[in-house]
Amino acid sequence: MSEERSAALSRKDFVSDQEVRWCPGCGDYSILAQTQKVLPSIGIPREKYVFVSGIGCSSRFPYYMNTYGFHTIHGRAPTVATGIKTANPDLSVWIATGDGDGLSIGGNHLLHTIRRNLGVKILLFNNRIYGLTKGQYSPTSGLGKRTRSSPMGSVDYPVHPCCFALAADGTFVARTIDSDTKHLAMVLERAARHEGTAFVEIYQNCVIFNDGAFDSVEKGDDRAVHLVDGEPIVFGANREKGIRRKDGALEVVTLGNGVGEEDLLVHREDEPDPGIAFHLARMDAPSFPVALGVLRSVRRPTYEEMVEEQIRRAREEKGPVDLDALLRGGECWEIK
Ligand SMILES: Cc1ncc(C[n+]2csc(CCOP(=O)(O)OP(=O)(O)O)c2C)c(N)n1
Ligand code: SF4
Repeated sequence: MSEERSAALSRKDFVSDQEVRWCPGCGDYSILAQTQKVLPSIGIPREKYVFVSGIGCSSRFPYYMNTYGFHTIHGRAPTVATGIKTANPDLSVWIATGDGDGLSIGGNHLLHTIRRNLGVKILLFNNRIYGLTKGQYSPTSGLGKRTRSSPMGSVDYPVHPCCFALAADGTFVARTIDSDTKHLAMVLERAARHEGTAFVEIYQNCVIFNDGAFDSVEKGDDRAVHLVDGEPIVFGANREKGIRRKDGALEVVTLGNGVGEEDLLVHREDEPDPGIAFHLARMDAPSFPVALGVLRSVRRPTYEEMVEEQIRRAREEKGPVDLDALLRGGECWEIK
């Protein structure tokens, strides 16, 4: 990442002159506003940012950021972002994608970006529906979900985006929600500062086709737990409940009657094995609260660092290359 620091920027510097065309009340507004608010604090010049997207409502994001950007084809933002970041490692490259764009048509591309630890930030707007195409079920829609394309209820088991990212050994995996702007800003800032792939799942309300999908997380003190690095996992209106490890799995316990905070699982973002983070990412109602926050953050050499190192070594070992000789040399076949 470039060490070049920008003259003080403000939120307004990241706001483009494009008319924002999302439905009134869409959760995308909050994600946009928090991104524009957080970036000035990172200290990277505006011209070093590139926002890349695929197709979907969320993929309109690059138009609204006053930075460089690409609106690419469905599911292929990771592909274009890989080229940009590999050729220009000093750029801060961000991918804005939806649950359909990123995990359905683009699932394969997303997987390889994460496992390579390419230094990009992936914002996955999860509204558990296809918004742009008017409400068909998506890979994150729950089993039994009734939509325009599943009128009798979906018979697909959903994918959990954070579990997907952890299974690919993601070095930074976090979950946040559009309605909690403070939490969203905190997670975005952490992602912005991460070296390597930063994967952020954002619960995003689609007011038109899946309104209230995350009401259960927002309403009720025992529906979500905010993970804090180095602290025991406690939740509930009066912090009366916690998460404990039992027989290789997790369980919810009520504090008191011989159970204290010392018995609870202490959250460690830098745990080398992603196993516990995976268990936390899977927690869901009704048995568990949903985990919000940074599930995992570890440092590993990035794809572009290793590519650069390999190029440096090749130059050192083989000396300067005559491109013309390379192109004209070797075996040739003449097609007649
Ligand atoms: C190759 C291709 N297949 C299908 C489509 C139709 N299509 C457009 S957006 C979309 C899904 C968008 O859903 P999601 O990624 O969840 O984004 P949202 O609109 O909800 O933000 C689909 C299937 C397309 N544009 N191109
Ligand atoms: S259809 Fe849903 S996701 Fe798309 S802009 Fe409208 S509210 Fe937002």
